[in-house]
Amino acid sequence: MVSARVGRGAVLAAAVLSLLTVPARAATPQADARGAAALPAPDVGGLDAVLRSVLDRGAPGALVRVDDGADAYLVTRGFADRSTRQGISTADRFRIGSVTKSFSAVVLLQLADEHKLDLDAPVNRYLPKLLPDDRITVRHVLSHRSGLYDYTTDMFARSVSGFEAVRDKVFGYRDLIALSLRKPRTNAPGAAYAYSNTNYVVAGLLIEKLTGGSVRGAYEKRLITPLGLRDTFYVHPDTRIPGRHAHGYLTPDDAGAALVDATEQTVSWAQSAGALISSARDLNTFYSALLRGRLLSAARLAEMERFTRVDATTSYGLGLRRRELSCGVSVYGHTGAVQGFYTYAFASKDGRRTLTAAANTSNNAKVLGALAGTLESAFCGRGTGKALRAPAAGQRDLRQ
Ligand code: HEL
Repeated sequence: MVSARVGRGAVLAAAVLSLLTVPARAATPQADARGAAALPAPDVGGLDAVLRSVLDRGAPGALVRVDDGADAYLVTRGFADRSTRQGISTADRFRIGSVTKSFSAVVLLQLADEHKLDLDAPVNRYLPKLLPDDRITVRHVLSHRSGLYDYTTDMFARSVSGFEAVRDKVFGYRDLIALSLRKPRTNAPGAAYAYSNTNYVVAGLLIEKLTGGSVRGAYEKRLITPLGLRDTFYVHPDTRIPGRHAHGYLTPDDAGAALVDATEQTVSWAQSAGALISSARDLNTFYSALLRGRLLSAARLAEMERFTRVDATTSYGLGLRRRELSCGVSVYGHTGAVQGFYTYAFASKDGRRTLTAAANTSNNAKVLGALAGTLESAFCGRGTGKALRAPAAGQRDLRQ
């Protein structure tokens, strides 16, 4: 169902949405800095088409919310709960997986703003003997350049049995780091980008050490309460999602096997790397505030936005991804994959336009790929080309 609200109060039905296409705009080098005011209007019909293709590829339900100044565009398709056949809603809460990493990074960057943390200091200065190499700095950890092996690679080698083995478990941060340290480091500190959940478990330990409290307390005091995020919760080790929420369905590795309802789990295997629950509205509020400079000093935000190239269209900063879209616009945010849920949460450079899209399945690359199409519809408008733009010369090597 398309329930697109355009402006405050006005509702457009799907039938009146124009699906006319226009030629793709030429990509410009300045597009990265283009503010939301200069972006074309979101393509609501395009968003709906993307969600339909997400369902065609196996997701029970999908939702998207685009906020643009005072306007909000809401589109949903399918079910929040396959057993009751309740329709999914943009008001539903869901697990956001690694979008949590942006929250953890912001907490640590706030601590840096408060002169309680030096990003270039070794992690072991704050947590003596935690890591086997004194050269691993806080910045290496937040930018996935520490070389710490990702223990989840082995944990979820088999998707359903791996998940069932940990869904009710409660790990300490040090248990998870010990799992990582059983394996050799993937690279020397700072030498390469290698995404690893272990980095953001270390981040959680740092938050606890530097604040003297829990990560839950830090998220609540520094982000959830000040931003009024009424749908955002860190309930670890509770297994339930509070209030109205979408169920999440894990896709088994065996083709044709029934989806597994993975909604309830401790997410203890991730914690500060991926255990937050949120909603589309709250994630849009969070990234808008972040990109508009309301959470960090300009200097710390600039550090968060120093990017390492990951692939042709993606770069990673400090707990922040940058994606280059086909129209030349770059967007900033994070993606999440946790059993049962995929999330994209991104904002324009000036934070004025934000998108959150979620599907309630995971372990399905076709769904993940299709859901990325919401970014194109939200930030590039109608009729944008599908071909990906080659990175501009100055953007090829952004490794620090
Ligand atoms: S993976 C990612 C995504 N991140 C990383 C983190 C997160 N999520 C995980 O590490 C979960 C891994 C298991 C997920 C599970 C599934 O799809 O439900 N997959 C399997 O079991 C595969 N055998 C880099 C994609 C991110 O976008 O940052 O979230």
